[in-house]
Amino acid sequence: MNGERARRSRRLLLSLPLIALAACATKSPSILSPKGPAARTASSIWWPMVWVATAVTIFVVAMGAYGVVRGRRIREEDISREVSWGDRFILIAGLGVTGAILIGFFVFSVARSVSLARAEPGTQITVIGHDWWWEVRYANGAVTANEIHIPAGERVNITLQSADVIHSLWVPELAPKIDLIPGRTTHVWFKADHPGEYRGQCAEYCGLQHAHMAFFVIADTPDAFAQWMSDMARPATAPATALAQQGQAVFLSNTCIGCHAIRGTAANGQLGPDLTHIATRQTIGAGTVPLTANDLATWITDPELFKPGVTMPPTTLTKDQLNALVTYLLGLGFPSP
Ligand code: HEC
Ligand SMILES: [Cu+2]
Repeated sequence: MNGERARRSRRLLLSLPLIALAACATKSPSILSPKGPAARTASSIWWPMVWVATAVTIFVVAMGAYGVVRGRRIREEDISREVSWGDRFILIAGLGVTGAILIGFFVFSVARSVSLARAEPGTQITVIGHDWWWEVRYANGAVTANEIHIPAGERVNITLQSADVIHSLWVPELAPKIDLIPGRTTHVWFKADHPGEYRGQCAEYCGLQHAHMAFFVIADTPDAFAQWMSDMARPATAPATALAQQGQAVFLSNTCIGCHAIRGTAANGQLGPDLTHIATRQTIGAGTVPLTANDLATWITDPELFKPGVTMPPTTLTKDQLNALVTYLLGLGFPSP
């Protein structure tokens, strides 16, 4: 029985380094693999701190071990003796060196962070945090949700607001995290070295579905980005088939329009994501599930199945209505030019 337990705890101990290594896997976004200058600045602050902290830890542990091995019992007559070298050492290392390290790091990190606060021209995007999704607006009128397209290699200035509580926008590979605060406007900038997709996440607990408040930053080539932004600004494609037309009628005659906008139709709700070009998005519900016909149907009838506590209510529709509605929504891609 005891041997079994020992074996189990040994196995657990052996697996710990594996768990730690798994955290380093490159698949999950990390501030330690920066893909742009703002994130590089953050990791260039982080590394020196880690090395100095490691050196201090080794030193302190070594001194502790030395004390245990070589230390002696303090005798009565030792207490009132003069200031010794040992006392001076404690003062210098404990206060002087610690203070110098802390002040040094303060000055170092402020100096490094200056470039993060510097204003420069660039593509302007407004991101508004909601429980539990991201509204994304461009200067040309394009509106979308949970996907921020940016031009690769160019500066992007993001203005942040919140519709309800405090959220925090964090794309570890591109920039340090920044809070979205109700009643205030905050700013952050991105620049992605190369085209690619960078996962982001709300990094400030904002309620039940905080964990399902993901988003994607998609860096396109500047040409593809310009095309995307002008497509996203256009009104929705008209329904292409009789079924899609029937779906549009279902949408417009239901509660959906109270919360969702589909530009070019009478639907002008502002409480939920803009659905004008919903079919171009990869996911439903801020990265919660991939956008497929089945999951879209489930989402519409009972969104809480995917996202308990979600602020979108369930809707009861007949099978035919639901099928038509899903067909309509999945037809809302970019209009052909
Ligand atoms: C009371 C407001 C409200 C109503 C009514 C409503 N929705 Fe929503 N809807 C939301 C909100 C809020 C979200 C975002 C939820 C989240 O991700 O946490 C959402 C998300 C969605 C999404 C996913 C969008 C995305 O990009 O992730 C779809 C699709 C959708 N709603 C369709 C509908 C349809 C169709 C109807 C009508 C049958 C409807 N909604 C009714 C508020 C509403
Ligand atoms: Cu959150």
